[in-house]
Amino acid sequence: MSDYPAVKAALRAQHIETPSWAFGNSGTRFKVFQQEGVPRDAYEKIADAAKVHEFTGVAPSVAVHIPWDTVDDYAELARYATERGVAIGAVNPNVFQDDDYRLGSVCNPDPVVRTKALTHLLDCVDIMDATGSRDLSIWLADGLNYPGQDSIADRQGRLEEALAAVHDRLGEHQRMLLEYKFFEPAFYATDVPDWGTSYAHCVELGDKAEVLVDTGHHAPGTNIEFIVAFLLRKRRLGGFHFNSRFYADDDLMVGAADPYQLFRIMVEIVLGGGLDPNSGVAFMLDQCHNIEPKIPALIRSVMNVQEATAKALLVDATALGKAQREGDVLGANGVLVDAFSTDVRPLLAELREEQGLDPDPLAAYRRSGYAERIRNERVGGAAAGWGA
Ligand code: PSV
Ligand code: MN
Ligand code: MN
Repeated sequence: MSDYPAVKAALRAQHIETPSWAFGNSGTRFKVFQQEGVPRDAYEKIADAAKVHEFTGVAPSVAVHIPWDTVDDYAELARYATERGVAIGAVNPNVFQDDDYRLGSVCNPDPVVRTKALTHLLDCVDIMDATGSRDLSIWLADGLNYPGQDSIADRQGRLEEALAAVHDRLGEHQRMLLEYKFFEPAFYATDVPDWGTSYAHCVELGDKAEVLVDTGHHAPGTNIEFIVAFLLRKRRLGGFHFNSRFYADDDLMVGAADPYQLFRIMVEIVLGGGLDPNSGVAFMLDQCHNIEPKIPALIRSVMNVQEATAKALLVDATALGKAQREGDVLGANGVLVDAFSTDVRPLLAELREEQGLDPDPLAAYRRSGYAERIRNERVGGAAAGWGA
């Protein structure tokens, strides 16, 4: 049977990174609903991220998005984060919001635009130097809306060139994570549409390039856990952008739509050694909360990732291996179903108490009065940037 102290130790060691943009106002192309008390700048987003960590104990870093989180002094921002018990996590460049990027960024047919995009990517590495961040998290909105609009092959060449320049610029302990997405904002072809494209570029680039899996970026029905198992085995799984979706890139709270899928992903992570901090798998959230309060939604997501991880850790690997070797189809599947069906909430409550935390992070947050405080203190909160 599973070893509870080992399960708890693994859960304590897991770090789940929150995204700064999830704390700001966001919405769809139809409406951005304004909420009271949302952060007005990067500092306030970090203060909110620190609250998520304070109540969950497993969210000690926050990803930033540039220029949404532009500040004068990034080293000072990092110090501010440290003082609040969190660190700056991945730096996300933004090469999709300027008019110049109508036909793409680093794949744009215009060399002037390509240079502008590359310069921004390199500037983001400077920000990593200043903040001590390890990961440059690259998502490109590049793609085509119409067949014939541009050469698919030439665009791959331009992409290679830019990514190589970024790879060259990275320091010894820095990485670039290449995120893929099969659609949106381009609807005919995307320049990094899938994990295979990302993987092929990463292998060619070198050791500092790894694939980032955003769970909302696949066609419906895609077996994401296969992708995870494959990349982990090849040591190219840089991390996740967790969120959940019913239809497209919905960016809903992770685990809300399909907790069984999240569990299956975490099973591959556990079995493939991806929970080992040395594996380098970054568990990041990428969500936009349109109608729900931001901080509680992030606490809920962190708890959902923890629950899926705890269930995955309860999989009886010995029994599973035996059933697999014996060709016992139902037995093997039953091992997974048993783990998924286990109520891990008491185990997690116990773990939190052992860590000096409230066993119910959401209730503790509600009682803390922080929501009322920021509602009174902050007037005119900023948009997340996305969907604003
Ligand atoms: C694109 O859909 C994406 O997943 C990228 O990670 C962006 O940086 C993020 O969303 C912005 O919300
Ligand atoms: Mn993402
Ligand atoms: Mn996305």
